[in-house]
Amino acid sequence: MFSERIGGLAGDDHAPLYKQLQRALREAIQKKVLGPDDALPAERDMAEEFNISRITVRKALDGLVSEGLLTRRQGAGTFVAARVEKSFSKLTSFTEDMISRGRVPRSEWISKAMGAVTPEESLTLGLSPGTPVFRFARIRYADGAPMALEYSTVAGFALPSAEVVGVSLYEALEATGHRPARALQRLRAVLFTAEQAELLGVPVKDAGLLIERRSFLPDGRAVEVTQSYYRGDAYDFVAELNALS
Ligand code: 16G
Repeated sequence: MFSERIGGLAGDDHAPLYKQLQRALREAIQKKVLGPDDALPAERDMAEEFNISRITVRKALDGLVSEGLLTRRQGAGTFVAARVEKSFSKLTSFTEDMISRGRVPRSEWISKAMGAVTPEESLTLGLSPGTPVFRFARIRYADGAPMALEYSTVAGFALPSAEVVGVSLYEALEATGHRPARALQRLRAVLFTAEQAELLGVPVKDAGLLIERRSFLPDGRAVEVTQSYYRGDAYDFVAELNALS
């Protein structure tokens, strides 16, 4: 039975039932009880097994679909997402994205250094010329497979040194109270250059997505600008849109 496989609902807390079902599914994905492309039972069967209404099941699944953990296929049902489906509306880090999908994140450093802001960065980050910044270049892996190349520039005031950044940049920023609260992103299709292709282990001119994220602190100061080159065959970007009201 599916409910036995994923461990059933907590039952002992006061969270709404759809949240309890979401938590059970999330944990099953994180612990790899459910793997990529695994099909979920039909909504009506889940409702019966968990003894909750079909509307509650639908609400729980809708939420996980818009987070990118699950995916719906017309006429076939709901599945655990196989490609990384990344929500465009959540300000999460690569590390968090991978952990929530049951994958193990790792980074290989290309470079980690302190320097002075370039004229271009001084415009994007709103820093005066000559201000110190940190630059981080990394290959990002999930379960040992290369997923993205990331080039980040972080305002000097946000970190005590480049060395404090371990696996996660956002964790280091959080520790100093400078985790971004808001971001602007722009996305563009690219073909990987020979150098990029080699770092990612894909053929030259393979398709990729370049996402530039400029992120800000609650007080409005820009803290980070990152260019992420994601493998086009590994990612889907998902956004929830609401009609103008
Ligand atoms: C994501 C962000 C990137 C951020 C990084 C931090 C996108 C498009 N980019 O990859 O801007 O620097 O996460 O990840 O989502 P980390 O905390 O694991 O180092």
